[in-house]
Amino acid sequence: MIDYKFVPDHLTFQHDVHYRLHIENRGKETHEFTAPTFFATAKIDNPDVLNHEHTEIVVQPGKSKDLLFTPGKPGTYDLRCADHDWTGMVGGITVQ
Ligand SMILES: [Cu+2]
Repeated sequence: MIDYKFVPDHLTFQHDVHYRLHIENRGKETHEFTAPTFFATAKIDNPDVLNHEHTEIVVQPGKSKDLLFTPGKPGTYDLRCADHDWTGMVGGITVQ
């Protein structure tokens, strides 16, 4: 994540395959990896990395977090930064 984009802005995963997603914030502002429906349909091994509501992963500037997960249901899912979607900081996730 940078100010104010996801790079890449689209992620594709295979269902029932285990992944480690490494999310870095290389911007100067705090960014969120906000994808509530995606999180709800995935099996997440380290839910502590999510916020309390399980809607997003908050990453402070210069920091990174890893999500260990197995995508469940194939489909397309919304991805946005809850703070900066109004500036176009949006993307998408595809599970095949
Ligand atoms: Cu942001």
